[in-house]
This record gives sequence, structure tokens and C-alpha cells, in this order.
Amino acid sequence: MFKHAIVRTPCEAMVKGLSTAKLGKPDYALAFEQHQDYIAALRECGLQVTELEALEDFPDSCFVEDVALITPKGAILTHPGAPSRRGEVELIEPAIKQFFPYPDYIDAPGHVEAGDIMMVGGQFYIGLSARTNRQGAAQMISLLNKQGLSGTMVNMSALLHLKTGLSYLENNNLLTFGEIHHHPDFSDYNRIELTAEESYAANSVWINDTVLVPKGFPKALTAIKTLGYATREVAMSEFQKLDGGLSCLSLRF
Ligand code: CIR
Repeated sequence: MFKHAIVRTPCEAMVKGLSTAKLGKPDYALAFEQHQDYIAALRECGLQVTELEALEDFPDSCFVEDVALITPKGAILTHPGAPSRRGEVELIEPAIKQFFPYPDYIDAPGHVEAGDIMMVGGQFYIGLSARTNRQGAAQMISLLNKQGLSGTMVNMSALLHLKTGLSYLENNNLLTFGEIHHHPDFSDYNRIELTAEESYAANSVWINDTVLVPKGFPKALTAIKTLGYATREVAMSEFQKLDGGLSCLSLRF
């Protein structure tokens, strides 16, 4: 069960955020509205939400998931692979310390963005991407070990972050698409493969037996409902334009 979430209000500079999506620039007013509804959805799932102020110097700072990993045992602040995002770490630190006074840290030359990390109970899968390198993943695994948890590295090629291509919905259920669907590391899970045109919904979020699903992906929504979950759709068009998914917008713990 999760009890808390930390989110950060999108800044107006988000229109200059990193993107490969080729979907155009986000509309700030609509992004703000979608973010408010995202917060409402977290609250509907029973979470107490800490809302942090917008940071105009950091266009991608609403994607708080990347700058910290929160486990059931503690917090680890990351060192993002994207240089423009590194300053976000010290700015989220005070909020993390309110819950975890003594976090651990990833240091250069290690890079980690926690969008590359998927938690399955006490086991953490760490995707090696353009944003998370081997040194960073190795540091992360030893910090997880210190907490009595374990981690493994996952080789991948095409995705921005590991969780861009999969989500763990608990109960052994994994939403996947593309390269991740056939990845040997995940062959023991009940994998639900999404079609290429619905691949964005592979980043859905389990929160206390409700699954948040991005709006506009009807086959994914049906597949998740068929597994027996309650679902809550959240419009995400403006964040999709910045390669950001549902999980990226919060830290849940
Ligand atoms: C970035 O490229 O860093 C942002 N525009 C999107 C980050 C998405 N975060 C995530 O997948 N965890």
C-alpha cells in the first residue's frame, strides 16, 4: 500500500522541455489542468499528496520520478543522465528529507534516472539507458543492498526509460510492449502486450489496487479492467509531448 505522493507543479518553461516525441509543444494551461486532475486521481487512490512549487529554471522538473528512488526502506537521490536535469536533485532533497531524513545519493560518474527503475516487492529492475549507466546502476544496487533489497540491471535499447515500456501492476501482472515484451528478464511474469499504437499506455500506475491509465487508449484500458483492477483515466496529452508518462509525475511511497 502507498500512503504518500510527491509531485511538482509544471513550470511555464516546460514548453522547452526535453522531447523526442515530435508531437508539438505542450500547451501550458492544459498541462496545468491535466496535472491538477492527476493530483485528484492520486487523492482518490487514498494518497496524501505533497505539492512542490514550479521551478522555472528546470523545464522537466514536473517529472519528479527521475530524481529520487523511494523504496519501502528509504530514499536514494539520483544523478540524472540529462545534464539539464541535474539541478532538480538538490531542489527536491528537502521534501524527501521530510519523510526520509538520511537519504543516500548516486554520484558521478554514475548516472541514474529513476524512471529506469521498476519495483517488484523487494526486487528492483534497473534499465540501462541513455540516462542510466552501468556505474550508476551498480551504485544503486549496492545502496539497495544496504537497505536489505536487491537490484538487477536490464539491458535495453530503444526506450527513453525502462518504465516507458512496462509497468508492474502487482499480482505478477506486467504491462509491456515492443522489446520488453520478449525480454528474457521478464518471461516469468503474466505479460500483457499492448499494441504499438497504444504503447504510451504501457506506462500506467498501480496505486492501492487502482490502476491509473492514460486517457485515450481503449484497448489497454479494457485489458487492465479484464485483469480485475479498478481503473482511473487521466488525460496526459501535454506530458506525452515531452516523453513523460503517468509514473514520471510522482513519487509514490
Ligand atoms: C526528459 O526527457 O527527461 C523528460 N522530458 C521526460 C521524463 C520522463 N520521465 C520518465 O519517463 N520517468
